[in-house]
Amino acid sequence: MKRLNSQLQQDGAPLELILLIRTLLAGCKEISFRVSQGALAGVLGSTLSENVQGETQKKLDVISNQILKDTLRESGYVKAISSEEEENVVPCNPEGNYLVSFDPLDGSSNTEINSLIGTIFSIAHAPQWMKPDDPSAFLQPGTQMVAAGYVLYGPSTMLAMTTGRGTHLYTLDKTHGGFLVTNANVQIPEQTSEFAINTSNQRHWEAPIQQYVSDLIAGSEGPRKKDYNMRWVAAMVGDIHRVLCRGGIFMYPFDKRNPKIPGKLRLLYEANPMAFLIEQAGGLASTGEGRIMEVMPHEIHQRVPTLLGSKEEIEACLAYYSKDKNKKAVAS
Ligand code: FBP
Repeated sequence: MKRLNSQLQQDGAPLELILLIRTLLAGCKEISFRVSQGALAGVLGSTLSENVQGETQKKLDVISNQILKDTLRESGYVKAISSEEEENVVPCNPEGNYLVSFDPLDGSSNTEINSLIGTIFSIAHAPQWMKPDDPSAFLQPGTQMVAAGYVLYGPSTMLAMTTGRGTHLYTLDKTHGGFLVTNANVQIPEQTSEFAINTSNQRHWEAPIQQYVSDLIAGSEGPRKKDYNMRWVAAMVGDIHRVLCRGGIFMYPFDKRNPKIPGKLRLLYEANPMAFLIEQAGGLASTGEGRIMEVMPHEIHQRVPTLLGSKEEIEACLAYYSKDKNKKAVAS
């Protein structure tokens, strides 16, 4: 099986980017080990502190964040970091050529139940003009990413990654500690009969998603004339991995609970990296209003409505949005 290095070289990734990716993955391997120790190492449970999102931090959130910060800062390749667990950007090497954004432990509410969790990351060029503590340098649209991926800590530790030349899946071979390509150039099936959304939020959704999901649930007796199945891992990294492996549609749409916050998932280190992976695998990634990777960020912890997955199913979902828009236009 092909090793990570040769796949990245084959995809034309510059040497410094390959070295940065290997450094980041060395941190993820350490996280994989710490996660696997669980209660044996007393790393389960919550801390008494909250992160900038107002979420109670899990011990493993803090441990994973520290591992990645230390690993990336020591590398010398990175000018600055933005992390879900850090209120402000973390300045690193003023001569660094890259910016790294990450969610150190996505789905951390799953740590206690030994379920799927992961690290999500995106990499972009660091503008020459920026000072290492300047958050405005991170406010680049997702189309500027040069690499993105996630490491999934599950029965096996897996990596999904793209540098813009296709999405590949890798499995960590713990005998020698290297990631081997186990599924090159993933292609997401254009059609699917599997959807993922937290239906307990249904009453807060906008009309298009309300109608779209109830038509999915109506199955073959409804307008979609096909039965659909539902899955929800409550860890984006797990739900997106399933979509990459067998297709599907993943949704965390806008909901009316707090109209100022247009969604739950964060643009820089959740929605954008997943959108890059999905698009490079032939899927679509939308906010409902437009392409996720074309959203111009205005702050590092910004949230966006997120619809990702199989091409034809996303198009079917977006048709509900445009139908609603036309109805409103006619009514006004
Ligand atoms: P974090 O765990 O990194 O905060 O991520 C948010 C997240 O857990 C996603 O991974 C997941 O898709 C979603 O929230 C689950 O939300 P909910 O708890 O509302 O089902």
